[in-house]
Amino acid sequence: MTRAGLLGFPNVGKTTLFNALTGLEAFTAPHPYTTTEPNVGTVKVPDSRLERLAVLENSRRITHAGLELVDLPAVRSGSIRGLGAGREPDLLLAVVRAHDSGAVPVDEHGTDPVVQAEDLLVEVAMSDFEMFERRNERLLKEAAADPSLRPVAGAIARAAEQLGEGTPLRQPAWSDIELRAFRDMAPLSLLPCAWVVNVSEDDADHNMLVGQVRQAVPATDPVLAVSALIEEEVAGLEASQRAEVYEGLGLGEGATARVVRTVYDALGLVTFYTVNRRDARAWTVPAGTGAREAAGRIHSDMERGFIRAEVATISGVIACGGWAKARSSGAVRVEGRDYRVRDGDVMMVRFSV
Ligand SMILES: Nc1nc2c(ncn2[C@@H]2O[C@H](COP(=O)(O)OP(=O)(O)OP(=O)(O)O)[C@@H](O)[C@H]2O)c(=O)[nH]1
Ligand SMILES: [Mg+2]
Repeated sequence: MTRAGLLGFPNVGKTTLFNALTGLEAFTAPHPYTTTEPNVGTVKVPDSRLERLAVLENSRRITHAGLELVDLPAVRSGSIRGLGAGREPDLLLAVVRAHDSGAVPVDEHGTDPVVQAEDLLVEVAMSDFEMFERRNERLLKEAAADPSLRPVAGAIARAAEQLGEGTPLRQPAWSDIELRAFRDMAPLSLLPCAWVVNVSEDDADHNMLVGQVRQAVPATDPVLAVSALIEEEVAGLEASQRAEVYEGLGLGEGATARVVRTVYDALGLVTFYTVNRRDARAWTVPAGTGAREAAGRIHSDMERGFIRAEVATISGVIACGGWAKARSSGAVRVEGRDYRVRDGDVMMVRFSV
């Protein structure tokens, strides 16, 4: 499952956002460093088309796609914790606060999201820098004796220099060889990063704040505004009430859908579907995944014995009133193993083992 890590300074509302997105009830409090061990949960990816497909096909079960969310302990100056081996996220969700209710203490990073974004970029770069500096010192000696190590040593040295200036590694495009030299260190600043501005409940001027943060972070990083407190309250409601409240508050589809879409876009993920009487299910794969490989997600036998896939768009299937009708009206095509799965495809895999 794709994993996103919530990162930020104390009291910005990371755990509140975690609760809003996962529906869990991890402890939040108006004092710094409340979260001491990571909270881990799953975000159920909202998907009304999947729900409609399940109804049309009389599926007994609906399996939504999931996104794993890790709420990390707050960043302290000089230390980023909670990212133990095997727990590295695929993407960072950096949370900065704009809310300033008076009830929630403010620390040296303040409530200006731009200042926090700048400080957080430096903290992340510095934590990578220390690691790259140590590696750099060692490689300098080793490369003196073994010239074959020089390209790697050069890449590490350039990366260390850049990090020392506070610039994240995701900024320039590194070659594959260089990236391979970095990989075992799993540098945080190389990860895709999306920014969440936690705005106050009564703040109308989100666009200005979002624009300011966008200016302060790498151009490739998406930025969105969320009121974590409102979203946490709404998460506790029934699904039908939720839609009403969102509409009443002018919050559109709500934070979960927006955050998930941002994560999928940043990582280049697409969703495809399978459906039968037992289960209507959403699957997530990187864009460009071939049909045979995608079938392997469902079952290894389907990949091994792949013959062909019948494919239709989920909106087409819904418009036709179900798979059988889609097929009889010619909306279902036959695709081979190398067909690249597109977002919104419904796939029926034909295989033999
Ligand atoms: N007014 C207001 N308060 C908020 C908002 N988001 C969070 N809070 C409050 O701020 C306090 C801190 O929120 P947490 O979610 O615990 O913050 P955190 O970033 O997880 O904090 P640490 O675990 O200490 O790093 C809690 O009392 C929240 O209820 C918000 O959007 N508006
Ligand atoms: Mg917390």
